[in-house]
Amino acid sequence: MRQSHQLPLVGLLLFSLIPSQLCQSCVVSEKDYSHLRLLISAMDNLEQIRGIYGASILLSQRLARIQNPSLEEELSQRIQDDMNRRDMSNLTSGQLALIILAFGACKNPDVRFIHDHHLVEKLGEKFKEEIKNMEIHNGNPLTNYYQLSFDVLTLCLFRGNYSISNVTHYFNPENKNFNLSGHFSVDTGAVAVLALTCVKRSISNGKIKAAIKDSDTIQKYIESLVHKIQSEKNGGLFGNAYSTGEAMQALFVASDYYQNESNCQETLDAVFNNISQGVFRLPIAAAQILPALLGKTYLDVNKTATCPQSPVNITDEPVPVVPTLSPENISVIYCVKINEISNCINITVKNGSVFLDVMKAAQEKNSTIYGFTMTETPWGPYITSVQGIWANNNERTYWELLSNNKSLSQGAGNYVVKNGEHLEIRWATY
Ligand code: B12
Ligand SMILES: *[C@@H]1O[C@H](CO)[C@@H](O)[C@H](O)[C@H]1NC(C)=O
Ligand SMILES: *[C@@H]1O[C@H](CO)[C@@H](O)[C@H](O)[C@H]1NC(C)=O
Ligand SMILES: *[C@@H]1O[C@H](CO)[C@@H](O)[C@H](O)[C@H]1NC(C)=O
Ligand SMILES: *[C@@H]1O[C@H](CO)[C@@H](O)[C@H](O)[C@H]1NC(C)=O
Ligand SMILES: *[C@@H]1O[C@H](CO)[C@@H](O)[C@H](O)[C@H]1NC(C)=O
Ligand SMILES: *[C@@H]1O[C@H](CO)[C@@H](O)[C@H](O)[C@H]1NC(C)=O
Ligand SMILES: *[C@@H]1O[C@H](CO)[C@@H](O)[C@H](O)[C@H]1NC(C)=O
Ligand SMILES: *[C@@H]1O[C@H](CO)[C@@H](O)[C@H](O)[C@H]1NC(C)=O
Ligand SMILES: *[C@@H]1O[C@H](CO)[C@@H](O)[C@H](O)[C@H]1NC(C)=O
Ligand SMILES: *[C@@H]1O[C@H](CO)[C@@H](O)[C@H](O)[C@H]1NC(C)=O
Ligand SMILES: *[C@@H]1O[C@H](CO)[C@@H](O)[C@H](O)[C@H]1NC(C)=O
Ligand SMILES: *[C@@H]1O[C@H](CO)[C@@H](O)[C@H](O)[C@H]1NC(C)=O
Repeated sequence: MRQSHQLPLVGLLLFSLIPSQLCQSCVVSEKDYSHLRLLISAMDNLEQIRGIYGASILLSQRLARIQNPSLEEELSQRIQDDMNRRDMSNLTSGQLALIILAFGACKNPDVRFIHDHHLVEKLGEKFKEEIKNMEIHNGNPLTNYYQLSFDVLTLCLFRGNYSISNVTHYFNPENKNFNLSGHFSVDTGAVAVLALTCVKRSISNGKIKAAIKDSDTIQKYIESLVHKIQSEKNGGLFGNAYSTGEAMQALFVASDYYQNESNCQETLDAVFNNISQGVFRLPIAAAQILPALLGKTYLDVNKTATCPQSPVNITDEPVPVVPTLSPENISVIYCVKINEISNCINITVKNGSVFLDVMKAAQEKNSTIYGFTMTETPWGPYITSVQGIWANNNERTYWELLSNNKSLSQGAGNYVVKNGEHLEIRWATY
């Protein structure tokens, strides 16, 4: 199957004229488009993209100007059907924000849906609920600061209601919610930089009323967050591979880091290396990194700007890296750990199995100890409970996945287990 897409030569040329971007050169050049083709094919996998979860994909497609009208239409239809089917009130704030960004990324028929369904007003309400939850639950939001950052970014871009004093109070970079499991969350900090940059710009444009003091505070937050992101530099990556796209966006809009050509090349080399290893195989992973590789950020979302046509063809490269599996069985040790007490079991699975296969096999052996529940998310199955003990955002608890005592950077559905490995799922706080 070969499909053709187009890449934005016009967009790339215009890019250097857009004053909102400090970075003018950190864009993948034509000779390296093969890497982008792999990302684009990964995103073009409708079987893996359900309902509203298509929003991140649609947003990425539109920001990156990939011309694939049939995929766009299908994703948009699925999102709308899903929203109509479920009570809109059970969307999380960040899910709604991403839907608005996707529908309003540029001028297109979906923009009407935002207005007809009062999505921006509803997002304003959901943001207030997040704040209210923090007031009554020890500073813990309903979701997390990654989503609150998307909320503020979207309310700012779409002229919704939010309180500046809430922003200056809650987005202090020392707030505990910027950390997950004891570490600064680069993904979270990066989206917060984008949100705060939008807020700062709308103060200086006089679009929202705020004191000079607020503007100075926000500027200090941005600088501190940029510093924290840069402290998480790890080779050419920031945080890990999955946070690097958003980190690049933050550095584009709020630092001169990528004005240095060698910094840009270092990041691109690391990302290309990871792309060729299949690191961004999930549609959501590809969607989160693609815009930055084309020099785009979520601040480029503009519902009144026309979606540019792009003259450059990009052709899907259907080169799925299918690892050749030996038929051998492998065995691993799998433990459930709750408050320093571990229950372990030796599990044999087919080579090539993922963490989830091990969990299922253990559950079959003893469902009292190894029974678990999960929920589908764009990153695959998210483990919500083990032994009937449920993750809870109000208490900052979750089930953490580890291998040989190291926290994993992939989920249960994607992490491929190795022979002799010591796997663990641990009741933990973040
Ligand atoms: C917040 C967050 C968490 C919170 C979620 C709870 C909460 N308070 O919201 C906590 C800290 C508990 C968490 C846990 C994990 N996370 Co997390 N998380 C995030 C973060 C920063 C934002 C997610 C979000 O709200 N998205 C926006 C909303 C609108 O989308 P959503 O799909 O509705 O979000 C839900 C799911 O994404 C789910 N979720 C969160 N993390 C993960 C991870 C996996 C693998 C799955 C399947 C689902 C899932 O919780 C979200 C809130 O309900 C993302 C960053 C990113 N770049 O996406 C990382 C991220 C998704 N997480 C990641 C990982 C690896 C994990 C863990 C597997 C870590 C571990 N070793 O245990 C665990 C999940 C284990 C499990 N039980 O299945 C990776 C996934 C990479 C990958 N290729 O799979 C990301 C991309 C971070 C990174 N840069 O590495 N996470
Ligand atoms: C929201 O509602 C839909 C349909 O009723 C349901 O399938 C889905 O699981 C609900 N989601 C959440 C997060 O409660
Ligand atoms: C903002 O708040 C005002 C006053 O409460 C309300 O009339 C207006 O509809 C709100 N606008 C949005 C976009 O939510
Ligand atoms: C958050 O905003 C609400 C609504 O404007 C306001 O009542 C509340 O005092 C604010 N909280 C903080 C801590 O700024
Ligand atoms: C967040 O984590 C950093 C280390 O990454 C630590 O120095 C800092 O104290 C933590 N902040 C909070 C509020 O826990
Ligand atoms: C760019 O960065 C590299 C490595 O970080 C450094 O060696 C070089 O001096 C920088 N160049 C400029 C012009 O700042
Ligand atoms: C991703 O790239 C970094 C930097 O080049 C490298 O250290 C890492 O091993 C790569 N990860 C994978 C899974 O290929
Ligand atoms: C959005 O696009 C319109 C039409 O091109 C333009 O007039 C407007 O200035 C843009 N807004 C922003 C914030 O860039
Ligand atoms: C793009 O590809 C399509 C089909 O592969 C072809 O018909 C079209 O002429 C190409 N356009 C350009 C500008 O190369
Ligand atoms: C499992 O398969 C991988 C390749 O996918 C191979 O490298 C490894 O040696 C195999 N392990 C066993 C125990 O067969
Ligand atoms: C692998 O394990 C399964 C089930 O335990 C067993 O039926 C099969 O014969 C084993 N295969 C090999 C090659 O050992
Ligand atoms: C687990 O079981 C397998 C097969 O029965 C065995 O080869 C392996 O040594 C066992 N591992 C441990 C750590 O007991
Ligand atoms: C599961 O494990 C528990 C604790 O070791 C034990 O009491 C129970 O009998 C086991 N159940 C089954 C079905 O093996």
